[in-house]
Amino acid sequence: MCGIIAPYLTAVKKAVARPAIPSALVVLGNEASDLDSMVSALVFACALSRNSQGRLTVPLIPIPGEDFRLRTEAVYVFQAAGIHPQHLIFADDAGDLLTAADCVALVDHNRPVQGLSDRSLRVTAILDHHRDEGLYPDANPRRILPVGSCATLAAQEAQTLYPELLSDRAAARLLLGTILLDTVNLNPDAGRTTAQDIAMARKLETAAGIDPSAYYQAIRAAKFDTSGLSTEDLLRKDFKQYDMDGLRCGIASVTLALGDWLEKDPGLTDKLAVFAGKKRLDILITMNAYHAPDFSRDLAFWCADQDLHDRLAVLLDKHNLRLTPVKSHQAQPARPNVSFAHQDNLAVSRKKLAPILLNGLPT
Ligand SMILES: [Mn+2]
Repeated sequence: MCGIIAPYLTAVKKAVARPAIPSALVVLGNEASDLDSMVSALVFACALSRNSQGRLTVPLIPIPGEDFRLRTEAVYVFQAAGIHPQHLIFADDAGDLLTAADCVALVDHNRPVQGLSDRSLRVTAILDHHRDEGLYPDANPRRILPVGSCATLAAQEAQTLYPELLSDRAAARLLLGTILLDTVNLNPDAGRTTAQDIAMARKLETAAGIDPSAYYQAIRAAKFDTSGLSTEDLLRKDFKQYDMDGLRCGIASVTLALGDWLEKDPGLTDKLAVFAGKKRLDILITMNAYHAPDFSRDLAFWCADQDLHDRLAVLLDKHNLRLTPVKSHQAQPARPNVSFAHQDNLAVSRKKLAPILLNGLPT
């Protein structure tokens, strides 16, 4: 059995390498390129390719190929699906594909990242589970629903456009793994699981040919295994940037307790400044989420100067993040523009913090 996803990717990769691409639809996940974005883009692109009438349909992962290894949960899931990362199409494989593309489909986000949005992109389809920003009302399909995983929406599209795809073992393993990770193993208490996620996961189980609970545990273990990652790797792994009225803020999601990180890397304080400098940030925030054994959060922030640091501290306090200082075991140099804190308010995720900053920081 040769499957559907693997030969599809091989053909696309070959076509993208050709010097002139006649006409292309690019399917794009969000800038963090987490597992959900990658899998949703891949499956939706493959489903759309079924009736593409000769137009090339490309799932583009907008990160350098060398950064794939940082997403340890994705490394595990793609391996379980038998898809080698060299078959995926990364930013460095794409050349000027995005400028040449006549149409773009957005998955796992519904506003193009800065830089892209300045160009006149023709967005013809959207699948997403973030807040609807009301752009591109004519996109078709335009499905923005608060499901646990965007992969659920991609699988639903596949069911309509290319039903055989859901019986493909590789596709089923990619989709099932993503849905399980995003919904904390379909746990209703996690507050992210919907009936649509559950129905789709159940549908995929047979084709995936894998025990869902063991699969979920293994993916989760891979996600929290940061042993092979340096401080810079951890900052780059799941990073989003927000430009707001002259202030540039970056937020890194990190799957490691801040106390452990400070202990693992005595130079963390200075490396935050170096990373922020490279990205030309005014603010760098790390949101650390982990299990100890209960779900916990920490938050670190570096600011370009003390004044901005103190304004940010006041804003976070006003929004009740309930921050208390982390005691470091290593002697980190104290800096007036850097703070390390436990975040006792577990409900504030990056999805929620970003609008708080956008509304509260620019003067
Ligand atoms: Mn998502």
